[in-house]
Amino acid sequence: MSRPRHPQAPSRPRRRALVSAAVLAATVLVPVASASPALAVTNPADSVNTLVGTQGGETFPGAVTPYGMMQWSPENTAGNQTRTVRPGGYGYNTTKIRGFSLTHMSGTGCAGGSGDIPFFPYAGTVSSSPSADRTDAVYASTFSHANETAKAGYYQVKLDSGVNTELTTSTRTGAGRFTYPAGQTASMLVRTSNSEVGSSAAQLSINAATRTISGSVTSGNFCGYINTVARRSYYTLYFTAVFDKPFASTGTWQDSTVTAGGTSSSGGTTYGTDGWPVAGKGSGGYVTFDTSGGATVNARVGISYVSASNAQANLTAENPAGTTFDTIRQRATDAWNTELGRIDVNGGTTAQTQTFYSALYHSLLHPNVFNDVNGQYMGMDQQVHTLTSGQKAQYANFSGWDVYRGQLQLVTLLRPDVGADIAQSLLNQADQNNGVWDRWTHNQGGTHVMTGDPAHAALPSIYAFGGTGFNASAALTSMVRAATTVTAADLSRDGWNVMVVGERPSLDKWLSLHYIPADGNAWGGAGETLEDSIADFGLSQLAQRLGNASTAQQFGERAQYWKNVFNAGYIQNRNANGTWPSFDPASSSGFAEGSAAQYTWMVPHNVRGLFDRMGGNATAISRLDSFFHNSDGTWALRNAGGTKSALDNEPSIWTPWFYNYAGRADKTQQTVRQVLNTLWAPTPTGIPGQDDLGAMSAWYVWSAMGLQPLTPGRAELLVSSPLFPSVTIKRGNGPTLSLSAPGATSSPYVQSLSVNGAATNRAWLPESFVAGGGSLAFTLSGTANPSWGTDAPPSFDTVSSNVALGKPATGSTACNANETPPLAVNGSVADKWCSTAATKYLQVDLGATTAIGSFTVRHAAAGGETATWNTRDFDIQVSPDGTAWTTVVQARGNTANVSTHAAPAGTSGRYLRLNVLTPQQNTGGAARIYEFEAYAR
Ligand SMILES: [Ca+2]
Ligand SMILES: [Ca+2]
Repeated sequence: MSRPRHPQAPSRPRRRALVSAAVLAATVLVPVASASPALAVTNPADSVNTLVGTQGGETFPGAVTPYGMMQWSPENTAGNQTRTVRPGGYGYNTTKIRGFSLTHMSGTGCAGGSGDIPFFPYAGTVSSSPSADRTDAVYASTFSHANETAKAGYYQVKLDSGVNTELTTSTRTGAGRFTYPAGQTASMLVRTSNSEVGSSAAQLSINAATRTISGSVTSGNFCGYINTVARRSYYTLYFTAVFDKPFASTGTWQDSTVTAGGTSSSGGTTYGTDGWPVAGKGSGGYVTFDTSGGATVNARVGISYVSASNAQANLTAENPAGTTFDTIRQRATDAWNTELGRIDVNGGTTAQTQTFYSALYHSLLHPNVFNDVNGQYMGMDQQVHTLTSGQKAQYANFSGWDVYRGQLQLVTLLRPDVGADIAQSLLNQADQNNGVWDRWTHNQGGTHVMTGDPAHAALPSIYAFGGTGFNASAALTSMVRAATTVTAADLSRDGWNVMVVGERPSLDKWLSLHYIPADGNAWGGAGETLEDSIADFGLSQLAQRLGNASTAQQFGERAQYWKNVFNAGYIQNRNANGTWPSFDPASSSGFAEGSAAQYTWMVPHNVRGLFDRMGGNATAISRLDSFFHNSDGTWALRNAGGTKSALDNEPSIWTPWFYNYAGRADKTQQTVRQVLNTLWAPTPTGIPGQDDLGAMSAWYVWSAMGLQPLTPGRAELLVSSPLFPSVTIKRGNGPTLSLSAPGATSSPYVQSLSVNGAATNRAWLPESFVAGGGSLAFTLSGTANPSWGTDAPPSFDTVSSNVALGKPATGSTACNANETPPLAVNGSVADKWCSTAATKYLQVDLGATTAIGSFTVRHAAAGGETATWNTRDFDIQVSPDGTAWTTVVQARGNTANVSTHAAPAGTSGRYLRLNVLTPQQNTGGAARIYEFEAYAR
């Protein structure tokens, strides 16, 4: 059975009193409330700059609504028609545009994806094939950022060709307003085949009578240049575009051939022999407009992944004839203000406010509404499905490895209904995919990209955050089957290493060896072991919440398999025969996109167990310090080598919060603030690393609020300090979470915190805070206060309960009044029992005869003191009556900070006794026991 391991510790009066007195003094002496003007953000959409992250974050600047199906945004070119300049279609440093395509993903890696159906307004006459324009020398235009506007729901650029383009969207439609220069032919190219990574088919038809261009493209090929398993199409996007000006002429092209007057064309780029679209191949069509009535042309465009008729129906429903561009734009702005306005931050600087709302904006772009207005959507079986009752939308585009770490929790915090529909959507996808939960889904295709089984962590997190309105029991059944049934794909190396085809690569080894070996089918055995441990922890939590105790137990145990790849202080790759390959903590061998040193921390569900294996809190703190800093003391937060942190990528993003587990919450406050202030900005380079469909931006949003979800499947929040003096979160289902933190912009350090009016020393919040809301009142300072926040967040282990916890304890004479025997069984390493008596012993009364399986002793260094004071020699005894004792453990020469001792079979007793024989490593005479734990068999 999994259980939270956190200090119960109700009784630490002396320490608590000292902290309270210090805080009281600080509060009286430093009136900070008036330091920051509280500027209410009434139109948060105004604070969004959609150019943020467009140089390196791989975001796109174009128009989209929250979770919208359409993302109408520029396609830059650097002179090669077969390569998008950056995965989002746009790179801030590349100021030439070859089209405005209807779909995009924000922050992907590889060579992008989607970018379907580029429209290019061209000032001139089409006389050669656009597909033959291999260097984009003719049908493209430069532009200046001075002539560009990038707002939430609106994008505008005046190209150097003289054409001004404005774009806005509803969920499934777009409105374009194109103003052509006088004296030039007003042409519109529709480059049907030119999805970012090409197409296998495309077709287009022009109907001058209805001023309509419609068609479709069949694409996929996400990361197809890396591996042949991805070199395939798996979706078709249909579009219909209706213009408000008559067509003066029409034409089409395929490959190098232009057909003036043509009204239909077909032909994809193909993916060539190497997964790249082929230069010179492809098709499209064009029209010229009769601009005698004015140089401005309006377009209304509907899309669908199901059918041409659904694209038309979406257009009719959301953007019917007569709807003005400005109406659609206003609705898009309103939609953003509604969703962004669920979090109100006040009192920050303009730059902080812009960074925050731009990050929140980027957090709410994906997954995307995928069903049409009539409820139909394409399943992963390539069949048309219809929403069932209770599901308001089907969502697509699940960047699993990224978004399970916090983005889906943020979405669900704000919109439990959306979170639940995302969970149901993932279940539907799995049901339509032979029960396989693909780790990275693009539209209705599974791409398998990255590692682990992230849906198994994501759905339990959504449920924990209140997104319960999906068929959770069916999801659990399906996920358990996937996690216990070895498939042919699990036994395959196809796609290795970036896109291994199996949902659980080498699941057979997981079931037999209890880790994924170095020579298994996963991208990296050690990293996969961590990912699978996390996924199985998620399943154990969902099972627990659904009342399935045996499944909770089964997966709770599997969640601890990470221990099998912990060796000599690190998570390490391990051979199938149990031996360890040569090891370098800076190497990424065994890991995806990270080193052993970076991945070693990635045990979010049992940080306590990890720290214990490292040697206790003091060791963990020291290692974290060196992880985040260079040897000269400067920060090492990215690009600092494999032994240092990489806060620009997912494996490291939780780590600044880990100090909270070691009793040094002030160092979390310091490190998180440093990352917020130095790696993030409201600029094109202001997102560190690819934004990964909002995963990185969601980290920023959480961290700027001073909160962070960590353990998948759980809804406790870790606490740092907010960046803003005032934060209000209004959940879509009612509760409000409010944070008051006067002086926050310049004072990151928590001196005290009250939760709903009651002081707390916890550096975390219980699940009830997310569920029911509440208020946090921070007292902050510019000076670190290491004594606040020493109550660690929960960790989860499979060991049975510590039966000694909180039981009556006696012992030899204590060193002083605040180092008494009960402090060795109070669950906290913030205090200890100390004795210098000639015969040193600690005795616990369990209250009833109890079968014992193991003991854990937390020594001096586990509590932050020198390891020289760790207990060297000791015995552990049990007794039925407190008189007749049986010695069950004889520990000699111990040096560990935390020592664990299996009890012999049959060990049981009501009384436990720890006899300290040699209390220290040196000749010192004081026994120091921070915790004495006994685990039931
Ligand atoms: Ca990343
Ligand atoms: Ca203690």
